[in-house]
Amino acid sequence: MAKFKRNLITTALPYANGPVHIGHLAGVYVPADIYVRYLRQKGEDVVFIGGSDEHGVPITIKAQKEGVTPQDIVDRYHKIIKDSFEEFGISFDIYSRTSSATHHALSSAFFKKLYDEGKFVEKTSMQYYDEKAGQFLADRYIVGKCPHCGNERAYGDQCEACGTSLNATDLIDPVSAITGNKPELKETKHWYLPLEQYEDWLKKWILEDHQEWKSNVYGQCKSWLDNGLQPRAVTRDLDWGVPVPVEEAAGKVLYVWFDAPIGYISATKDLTLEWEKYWKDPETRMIHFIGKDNIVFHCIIFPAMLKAEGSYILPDNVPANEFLNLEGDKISTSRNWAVWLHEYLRDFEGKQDVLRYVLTANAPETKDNDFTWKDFQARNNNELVAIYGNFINRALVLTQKYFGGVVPERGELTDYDREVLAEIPEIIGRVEKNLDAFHFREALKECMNLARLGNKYLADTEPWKLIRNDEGRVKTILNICLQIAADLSTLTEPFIPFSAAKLRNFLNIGPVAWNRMGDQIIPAGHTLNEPGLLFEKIEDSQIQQQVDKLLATKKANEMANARVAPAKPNVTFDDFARMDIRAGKIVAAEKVAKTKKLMKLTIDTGIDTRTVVSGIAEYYAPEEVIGQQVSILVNLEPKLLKGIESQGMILMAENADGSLVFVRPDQDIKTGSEIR
Ligand code: B3M
Ligand code: ZN
Repeated sequence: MAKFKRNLITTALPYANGPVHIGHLAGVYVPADIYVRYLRQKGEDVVFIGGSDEHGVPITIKAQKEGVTPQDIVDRYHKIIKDSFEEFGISFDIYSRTSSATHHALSSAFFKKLYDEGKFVEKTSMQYYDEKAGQFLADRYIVGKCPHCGNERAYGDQCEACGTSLNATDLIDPVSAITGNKPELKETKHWYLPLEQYEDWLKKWILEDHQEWKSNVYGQCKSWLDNGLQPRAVTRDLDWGVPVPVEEAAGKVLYVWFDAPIGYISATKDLTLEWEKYWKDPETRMIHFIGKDNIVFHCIIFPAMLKAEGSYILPDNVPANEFLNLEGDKISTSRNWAVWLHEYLRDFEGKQDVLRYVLTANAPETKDNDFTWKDFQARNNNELVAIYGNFINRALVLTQKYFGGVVPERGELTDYDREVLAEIPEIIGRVEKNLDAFHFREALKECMNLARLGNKYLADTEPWKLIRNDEGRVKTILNICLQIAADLSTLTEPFIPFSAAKLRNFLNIGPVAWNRMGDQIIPAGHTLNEPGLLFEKIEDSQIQQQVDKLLATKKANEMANARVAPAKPNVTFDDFARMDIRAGKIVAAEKVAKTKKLMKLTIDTGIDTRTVVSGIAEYYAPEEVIGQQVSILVNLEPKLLKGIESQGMILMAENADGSLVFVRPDQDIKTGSEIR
């Protein structure tokens, strides 16, 4: 790291069209925060940049759905996101937003410079235009039939039923989502960044000069570069965004992925007058923390933009993570399948560190991972409480009990003491090595090994058995334990800063610089504060509440998603007229033995009295159906069901959840009346 003088750490700017969830946290914000806190403890010059991405079509669609302005939407979610990050301890130096004046001016000027220098190519193309709305339609604003699976509600960029990505012009019978009108193709002009011109340079810069990047990141870049790059439009026909600052582009805005990464620069500018030092001096080391769906934008497109502009530095590393799933399912904002940060903070007050710990211990660093509430509880109870908390508690309570909370002198060391003390710098070294390589889960595991070491040392030396006859030995043991405790407070600060602070408070010490770990931080004679509990057990009932909440979401989604069966081919009127449907009355009913679903019904059809076997036993009890009027198809061929001849069929309607209800005349009518 020596060749760099300072660090510029950025985190993907979350779209301000919803709150943030555990997937965002595990993928981006928790690892970035760990890294930044680590650098700060090492005394490095670092700025930590975040902000909301407030442009783009999803925001305008949400605004339109709610009948409010896009500004209303971003104001609402920017505040929720910013407040929840702060409460969660994501220690941004600035959390900015792309609707700010600084950002509009800077991204506009960035475009203008490239435009003036002829770095763009202009192209006209045919795009869908909604005459009635008087505007071009973004892909998301066009709905039509998917050419692959026939889903009638596919979007102009993707069919969510079959997952195929589409071009708007692929859709069959497209309509505008704004007016429902059939859109027309109309010519429009846009500015493109000719990425193919940067291909050779990118190949060298990434594939040769940055082979140290994580293999998931490197691999994605390689595949993009191997496939050959195409020009990318950087402007859009939309009215929400940064206006394109040239006359002939009136009514157009910058593509959200053009302006958003410039948001990192604008935020730095809002943070410090020295922003150019961070962005233009090659002695700055820039690192982008992002999720895997953002790799191409941060490794290929943004660097090409920066290169085209010419005065900025490029990222040194882009440690993108894979995705976190929730209880076996992909996290989804639209399906509400998520653990939302602001809700977690409300439901688990003061337990920021438990989530930070679990998301790191289970981080999707090399592959997608799954978050489950059971695992959350187990890691809290079996690791934080039983290992870390237990060690600290024993060390503090014993010191209190034997020495009134005053740190005892260290006497002569045994070989075992020396062995344990020698293990401390080894562990610290492994934590560092892993942090430097962005291996946060390994680093955290090593931190816990220090707590394990402390526990084992106490269990092996058993000071409670020595206190009567060898107080001197007990003093040494506890002195060593307290040193381990102090080191733990420093070592775990990047990961679980709230608990580290609590521990420092128990120990009655201030923050300790990273490179002072391994020293005797707490001198003999120093007075500790009253001991307390570092972590608390999480009870089953709390976990069950969260699981129930997810089950309710699942149920609601199933109901909403229950597909309406596709239309059947036409029949003639004669086909229909051949069916003889009557109003009948149930005169007797009993469950069919040894079946779950079947009920044997005796029906007065007006023509005769007959037996029908019907699959309603899960939804009705025999006694409640007797006397009810139903619709019965009387000329259905008889059929043997469980040894009973069923002579006809009762008409039922199926609910979204699969349950059945009778279809019957809405007033009692004469039994035997025809239904048609
Ligand atoms: N808002 C996309 C996302 O949240 C986007 C990131 C912008 S980073 C410059 O996945
Ligand atoms: Zn489809």
